[in-house]
Amino acid sequence: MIGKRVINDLAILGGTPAFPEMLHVGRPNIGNRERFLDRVNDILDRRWLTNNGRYVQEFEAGVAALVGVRHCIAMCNATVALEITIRALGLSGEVIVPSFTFVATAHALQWQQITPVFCDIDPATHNIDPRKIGGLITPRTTGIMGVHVWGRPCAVEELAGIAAERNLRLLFDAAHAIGCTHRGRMIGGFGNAEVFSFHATKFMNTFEGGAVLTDDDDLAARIRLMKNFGFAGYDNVIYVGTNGKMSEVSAAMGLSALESMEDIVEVNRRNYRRYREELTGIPGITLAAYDESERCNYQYIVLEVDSAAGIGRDLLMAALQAENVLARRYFFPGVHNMEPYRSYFPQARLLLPETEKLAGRILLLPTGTAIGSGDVETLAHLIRLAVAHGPELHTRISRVQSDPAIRPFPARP
Ligand code: T4K
Repeated sequence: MIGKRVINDLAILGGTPAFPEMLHVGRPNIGNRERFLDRVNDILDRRWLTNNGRYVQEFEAGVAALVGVRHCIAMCNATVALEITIRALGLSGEVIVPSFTFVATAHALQWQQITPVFCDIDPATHNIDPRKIGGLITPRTTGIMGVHVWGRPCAVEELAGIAAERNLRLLFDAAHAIGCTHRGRMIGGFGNAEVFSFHATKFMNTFEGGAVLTDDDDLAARIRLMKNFGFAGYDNVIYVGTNGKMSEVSAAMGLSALESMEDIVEVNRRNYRRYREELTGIPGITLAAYDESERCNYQYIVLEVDSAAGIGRDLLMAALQAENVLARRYFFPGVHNMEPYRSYFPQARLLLPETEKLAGRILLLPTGTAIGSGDVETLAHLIRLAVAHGPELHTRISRVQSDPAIRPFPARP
């Protein structure tokens, strides 16, 4: 009986893990399997595997219609989509980005010798703070890249205002944000362009995949050329390019995901509400809220663990991992603390106090269609128990860690 567990039952202290199988953050959502397999058979029958096939075109049209933009260009992943868009927009010199993001946001710039200039976040939204951008603009600045972290929209209007006033390009890393709105408008349609990720761990997946969304016809045409080696027809290369194409099997997966999207949102929303109920009143634990008056994909369950919890975020994570819950610290320690940025900008942390604080407090919990009924209650109970006994756990854990007879934390798979 999970509700009857006492501190000595915690797996970190040698008890039996609450979950026999590992629960992951980012377990893929699988849409309609039959529809997907039918399409795979069709792909094999027609022997058209990639290079702008029928399913890629259908998928692009479906995503463009969902978002309400003229162009969707599907790609092999969001990182390459970002790289190509950055290049197609003519960005150079310096681009202002948050450090509280997945490392790909900054790498997509650095990969092409553009300097990511890290801007602090607004602790209320976890997104880039427009009030801090002005002080970072130099004569070398060519753009701003916002990230809609957790699918919660950036301060889009403020960013657009700064970009217009300072003559900068505005790009959004919308890797988390398909299916989410800002003031009733779908994310994907803001700035010069936006980029979605359809990685396996995302709300909607194409195994690996991404897409660029834009209403700019010229930009879209350049991006299409660039993602296909610059080919403008057989034997006719008119531009420098790379290979960013999405395959047919990925697009088939994406079409099934589009068809199942509302069902997946429903499951995520139910999990989110259940977590919210179950975690209410635990001191020092705050669940990041979604604005339910907007459309949200509820893809991430994000906890902030502050000092009132009496248990550090990392000890709570270790306690959950011992229970077979692979809770994650996205985006610890902040991109500015990763190489090569840490070496390039050793002082960056002084300019990023909110990023530093948040990166030390965040813990993500499993959600999505792989979570079984009752799992959220069990998880919340474990968190409540660990927090209630935080100081005691702290004291006992060093003994546990040095005792070889006691089950060690599971290694990262
Ligand atoms: N911008 C932002 C803001 C992003 O968050 C990302 C990606 C990007 C850009 C770049 O998009 P892509 O180029 O990837 O399209 C994961 C994802 O790999 C990454 O796509 C994602 N962000 C990031 C937030 O999370 P890791 O290093 O945490 O992945 P990993 O291998 O630890 O997997 C996470 C969990 O999911 C594991 O516990 C295992 C489970 N899992 C994973 C896969 C791949 C499964 O159960 N099945 C699977 O097939 O980065």
